[in-house]
Amino acid sequence: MSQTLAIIKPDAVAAGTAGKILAHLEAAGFRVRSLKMTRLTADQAGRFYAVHRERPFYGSLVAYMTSGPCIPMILEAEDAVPKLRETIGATDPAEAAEGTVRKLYAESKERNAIHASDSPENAAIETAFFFATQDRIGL
Ligand code: 3AN
Repeated sequence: MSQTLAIIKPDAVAAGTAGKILAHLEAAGFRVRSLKMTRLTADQAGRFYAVHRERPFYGSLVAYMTSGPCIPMILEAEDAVPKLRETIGATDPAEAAEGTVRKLYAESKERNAIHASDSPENAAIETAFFFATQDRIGL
C-alpha cells in the first residue's frame, strides 16, 4: 500500500460537491487516512504552487486557492499516486476522460475541483505541508 495527497479545491467545496467527490474516491478504492478542512493563506498557496511562480496564471491560481476552504486529505491504495491521477483525469476537464472526477465536477482548467500529487516524492512533501506527523494515519 502507498499514500498520496489530494485536495478537494475551493470550487468544489463551494459548489457542494465535496461529499460526492469523496464518495467517488472511496468507490474507486481509496481509503481516507487523514482529512481536514482549511482555508489557505496567500503565503501558503504561493508556497504550495511555487513551481508555477513564473506562469501567467500564478496570481489567479493563488487567488482561487485562497477564495474559500479546501479539503486536503491523505489517500491510501496500491500505487496510490498514478491511480489517483487516473481517477481525477486531465487538468482541463474538457480533455478529461469520461467518469473521472474532473470530467464530472470541474468547472474549468483552473477551477478544476481536485489536486493530486504527481509523484511519490511530491506526495511526501505535500503531505508534510498539510499534516503534522501525529495526524498521518497508517504511515
Ligand atoms: P495538475 O493539477 O493536473 O497537476 P498542474 O500541476 O499543471 O496540473 O497545475 C496546477 C494547477 O494550476 C491546476 N490544478 C490548475 O488549477 C492550474 N492551472 C494549470 N494550468 C493552467 C492554465 N493553463 N490556466 C489556468 N490554470 C491552470
